[in-house]
Amino acid sequence: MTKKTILRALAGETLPTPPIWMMRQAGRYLPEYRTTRAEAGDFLKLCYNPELAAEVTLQPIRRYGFDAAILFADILLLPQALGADLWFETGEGPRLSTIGDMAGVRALRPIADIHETLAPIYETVKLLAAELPRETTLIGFAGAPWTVATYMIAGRGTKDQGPAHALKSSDRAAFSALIDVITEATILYLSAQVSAGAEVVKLFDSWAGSLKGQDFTDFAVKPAARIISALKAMHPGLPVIAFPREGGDGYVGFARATGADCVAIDNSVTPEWAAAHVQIDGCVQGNLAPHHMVSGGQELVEATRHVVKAFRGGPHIFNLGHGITPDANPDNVQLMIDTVRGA
Ligand code: 1CP
Repeated sequence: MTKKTILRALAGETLPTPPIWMMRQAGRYLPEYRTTRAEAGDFLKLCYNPELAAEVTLQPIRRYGFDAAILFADILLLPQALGADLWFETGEGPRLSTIGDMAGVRALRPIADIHETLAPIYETVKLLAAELPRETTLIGFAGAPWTVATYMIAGRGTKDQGPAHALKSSDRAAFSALIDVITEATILYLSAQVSAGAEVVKLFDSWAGSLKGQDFTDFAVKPAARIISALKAMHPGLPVIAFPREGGDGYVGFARATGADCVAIDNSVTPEWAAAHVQIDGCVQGNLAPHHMVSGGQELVEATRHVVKAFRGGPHIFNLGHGITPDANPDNVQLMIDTVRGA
């Protein structure tokens, strides 16, 4: 069998047409997702129901034939497995119990116990590995330690990650201990996803952009390097995608410093810049602005061609610069795919 296109790009091959998938491709912009979510009852019940989670993972594959499927789950399930309370406020987003000192870090459950909570997620991966079309790559994922820590400290999403930065300066020992716990738990979590059938894993560091200077090295680069080297030791040849979102100059050399096989690029940098400074080290993923999935039209076509052209000289996986939003039009997704595939 010819190797799957995503795996070829991750191995450093420059392909005539880039393979494509989309962050948050299973999500609220799809009517079939909204139906299955209603059937599950709520978002968390959907995540922990292997049949329904596999179903929503497969929906965008059936509709669009993406080259990769990403496990349907959430980065906040790991804090929950570590003992944090987690719930979703309708129309607002996630809420968690907060951690503000060393006692809070010590009160977390032992990392080896996470599998008790996360077993249904591994079951979803197994179902998907059996059901996906043979040309489709299955991607597992976790949040990177800094991003997960921002939610565990603040108890919610924050614009500037203020509470996490505050703990980092006021109680460095507690902050570092929390990063270490998340790092080691993430290794166990991703390794179990790979054992269940994930072929690639992706680390989402959605808030990496607020780490500056030495902090970026200590809390974005180092934990990613530790996770990637541990995973590759257990699963030789496992491809890893890292997404230090809004990392700016931090993108430069990120693959070399962490061992990632591919760096996902957000749309705050131009594809030409990313080609010159990041793609020189290997595969990149990205970086069409998600708003085109709302606005569509000729601008979408031109912006899509622009991204394809800029990255044409090296290994590239086409994707958005961040997740598709609930107000996106599913027809625009088809237009993007047709444009990438040259129809
Ligand atoms: O109401 C709903 O149906 C929930 C919306 C939703 C969805 C579809 C959430 C809540 N999570 C998800 C799924 C999800 N989350 C996936 C599944 C696979 C896919 O991409 O199709 C993935 C990979 C994630 C990852 C995730 N969750 C990230 C990292 C990527 C990113 O977008 O930056 C983050 C930061 C989260 C936390 C989270 N989960 C959900 C929301 C609304 C948020 C953001 C909260 C905030 O910061 O305020």
